[in-house]
Amino acid sequence: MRKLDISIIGVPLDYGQSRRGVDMGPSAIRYAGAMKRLEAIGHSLQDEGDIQVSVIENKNREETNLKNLEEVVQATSELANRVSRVIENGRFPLVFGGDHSIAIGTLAGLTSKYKNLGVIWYDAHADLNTAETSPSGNIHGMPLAVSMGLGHEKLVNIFTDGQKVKPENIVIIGARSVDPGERALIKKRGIKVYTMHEIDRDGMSSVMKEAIEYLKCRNLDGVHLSLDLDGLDPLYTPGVGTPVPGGISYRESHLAMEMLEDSGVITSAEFVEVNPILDEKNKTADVAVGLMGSLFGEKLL
Ligand code: 6HN
Ligand code: MN
Ligand code: MN
Ligand code: MN
Repeated sequence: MRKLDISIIGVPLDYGQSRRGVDMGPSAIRYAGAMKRLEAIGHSLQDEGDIQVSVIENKNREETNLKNLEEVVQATSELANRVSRVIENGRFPLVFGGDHSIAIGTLAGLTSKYKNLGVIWYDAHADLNTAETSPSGNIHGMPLAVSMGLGHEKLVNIFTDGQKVKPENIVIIGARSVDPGERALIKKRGIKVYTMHEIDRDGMSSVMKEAIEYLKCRNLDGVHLSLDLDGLDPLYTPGVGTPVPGGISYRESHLAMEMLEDSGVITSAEFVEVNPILDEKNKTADVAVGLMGSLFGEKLL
């Protein structure tokens, strides 16, 4: 097992969507014992604290259908800087959200080191909308498109200009709520997606084996895991803003994390969309920390 120097970065951002409370995600995940859990495995942990997120006041607003664009730009830019500093110091970035718009900053920061980055997007959604295709105007539905260089220029040009991740380096796992514009983009760019259909039909073991093989064939210099807790069924993770029934089970998710750990491919990770206000006794943060245990090498025996 790899012994890692892990740096935790909290991003208390809830402006990428419309329900308050996901800004308390980083606190909830820390409270659920993330540091101790990973230290017990043998890793060395450092908590870098939280990114500053501006408080919305009566600001002049640009005419756009992207909700809270300026606040998301500010927070994700700072996150990109922080992530790039962490990897410069040879440490493993572990980011706690916050809504999924934060991935715009994480992925941007990672490109300071990784020039051919792979991404595993574990999510009920594809997060491939742009301002034109979004049904909600919520930026948390857009980060993967932005990272491919599609969307509002202020988002696309965070940290460095343009595309951060190649569409053929992306694997989406757990999708079951995909908007028409996202579906078109998946087909057009040939993005690899394992929906719930493939997970039901072939089993998580086969899906993960294929996903890891696919990424290993792409000559990547790093692989980022972006795990949206709504990828799991809301039975297990009720504390999320956009739950979708019929999701990945608790055991399937642990297996997926264990297989990623065995493969040794993951070089950074983020856990997003934990909303303690919508949760039942911090259940969702507890599941997040359990999954981190498996991802970072905890064994049953
Ligand atoms: N997430 N596709 C929907 C939208 O509004 O664009 C939902 C997005 C959810 C995003 O869960 O990170
Ligand atoms: Mn808030
Ligand atoms: Mn998401
Ligand atoms: Mn989602």
